[in-house]
Amino acid sequence: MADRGRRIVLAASDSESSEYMRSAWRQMLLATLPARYARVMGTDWSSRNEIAGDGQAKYVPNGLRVIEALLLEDFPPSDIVVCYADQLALFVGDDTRVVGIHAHNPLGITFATDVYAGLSGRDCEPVNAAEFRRLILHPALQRHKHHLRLIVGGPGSWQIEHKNLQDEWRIDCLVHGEAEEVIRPLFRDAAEGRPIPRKVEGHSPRLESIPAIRHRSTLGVVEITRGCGRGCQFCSVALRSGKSIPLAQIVENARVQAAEGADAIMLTTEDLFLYEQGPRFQTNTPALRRMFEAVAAVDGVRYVGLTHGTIAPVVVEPSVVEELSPVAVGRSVHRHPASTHPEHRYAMMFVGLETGSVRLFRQYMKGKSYPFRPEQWPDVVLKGMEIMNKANWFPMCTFIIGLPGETPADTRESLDLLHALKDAKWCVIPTLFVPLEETRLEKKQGARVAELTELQWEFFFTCWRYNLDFFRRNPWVHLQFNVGVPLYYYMIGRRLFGPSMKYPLLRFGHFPESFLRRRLYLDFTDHMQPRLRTPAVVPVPEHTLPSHLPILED
Ligand code: B12
Ligand code: SF4
Repeated sequence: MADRGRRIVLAASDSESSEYMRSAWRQMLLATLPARYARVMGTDWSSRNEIAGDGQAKYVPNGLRVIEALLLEDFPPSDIVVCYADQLALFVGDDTRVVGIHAHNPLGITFATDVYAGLSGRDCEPVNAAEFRRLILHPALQRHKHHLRLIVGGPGSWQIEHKNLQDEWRIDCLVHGEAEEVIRPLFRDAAEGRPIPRKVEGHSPRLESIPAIRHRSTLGVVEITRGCGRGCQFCSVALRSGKSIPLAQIVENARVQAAEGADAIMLTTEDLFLYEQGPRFQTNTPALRRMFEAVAAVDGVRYVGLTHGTIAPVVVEPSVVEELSPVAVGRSVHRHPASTHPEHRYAMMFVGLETGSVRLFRQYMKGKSYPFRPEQWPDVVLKGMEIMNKANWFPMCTFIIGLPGETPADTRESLDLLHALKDAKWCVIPTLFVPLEETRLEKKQGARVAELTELQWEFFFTCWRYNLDFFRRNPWVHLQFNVGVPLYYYMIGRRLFGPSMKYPLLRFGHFPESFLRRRLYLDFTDHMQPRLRTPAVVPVPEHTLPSHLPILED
């Protein structure tokens, strides 16, 4: 096969396809860990994905499976293969006319990514970026480039344009946005040697244009909704119109994957509670429950996981958490001793908290708390966390440091919220603001790790201190951090980031609080109780949908 190759080759990088330990968390690390130290950090598993007998990939990111399904409408299966970088040489040959590459986070310049690689030095790129380069510059592509078109698409394709790499990487066409209604003519033209545009902008497709996938996606991703509508200004999917995938298609997507060996399904959405919602973001608990049970009942599915959810619906209707728990917790792959579930399982859902500052919240993301008012945001967060934790939902929450115009007073409000969550069962990921393309903040200045203030560093390392204490309870691991942290500071950190990171970093390394309390904003000794408390109830204001919120279509 190597000499002639296949007409259409679809590929994804190893690190974006990895299913290691069925862990979304571990895959996310690949977007952040510095490639240079990957081996030392033990992440070389990132390039060990499973391949089928014929060399094709067993699983690739869901977006690429959607492209494959669309192309199968126009081309026979024998024309199309899907593979990883190491198998490109098997499939790219004289007959190859199009290579389509998926880009989730190809340069590692989105939230929470370059900041961590950056901690090791400015020129240190994350694993994702190194793996993507290995794919896009693969010798097989270079050898056959004169007779094939290279098309790159996916949620991170903007990064390539942003860094001006389209020509250097010899990419004929970059596809941005949702591709359902643009991809078929593009690939037909490319396969038949007709000219194709340098750039294509997709748009929100009609529901019926989203195809059922034909093969297995990484981590068993099954889309249940698309789009959002809450309108956060920093978010690249805020403008995608909202729709729920029909239940029959959801179940079929799970079935196809289970038939190919996936025992875990990840119900994928911007917000779980948008599924089949009523007017004004009303949660549809019976529909959610039906869908959870239908997916859990698919033959071969042992685990069911979640992606994103907003916290406000949990506070409006706490029973939704209880109702979904038999599947969300009982069929979760995650375990933690703090869970009261008989097998210590817990449901993990990504929740964007983003800020504790009411001012920034009101300015950039007020739709996120609807139907609550922006000034209720800290209460919504605290109450929502209490409700979730009681039901053994331990969310993975993100905060954004350095939103445009953030002042020390804003950072202090975020720290107050963080302090009030000190006993929560959760994981908290501090990210740095990145002006993503196709968002309302795209023209704003991104936050830079080298310019973080001492308060921002305190926020950053307090998050990681919480995570370390909650997820790594082994005293031996703590000892390693306690010794490693001062070493890191004096050998690398001080030189790269100056003294503002010193005391916050020492908190991460469990330096005595009696010493740190005079130097940092938060005082972890008994001298200071959190300024915020979880309220008994958070009243839902009686107001209608504000005019600033785009109303969901479909
Ligand atoms: C599931 C998911 C994950 C999973 C699985 C990822 C995987 N590699 O399989 C997990 C949780 C592990 C994950 C991790 C990360 N993710 Co993610 N993830 C998603 C999520 C929720 C769904 C993806 C999906 O299946 N969507 C449905 C499909 C159909 O949409 P799509 O992938 O965009 O594909 C369409 C187009 O992009 C295009 N397309 C896709 N592939 C191709 C290929 C070609 C050739 C062409 C022409 C077109 C094309 O056509 C498709 C149909 O319209 C999205 C949000 C979202 N709803 O899209 C975020 C999202 C894609 N992730 C995002 C990010 C930032 C990350 C991380 C970097 C997070 C982090 N900070 O650690 C990591 C990176 C991990 C890695 N190694 O790559 C961002 C991307 C931001 C950006 N624009 O740069 C998104 C948009 C979330 C967000 N709102 O910020 N992610
Ligand atoms: S709630 Fe905000 S951040 Fe989350 S998907 Fe919707 S618009 Fe984006």
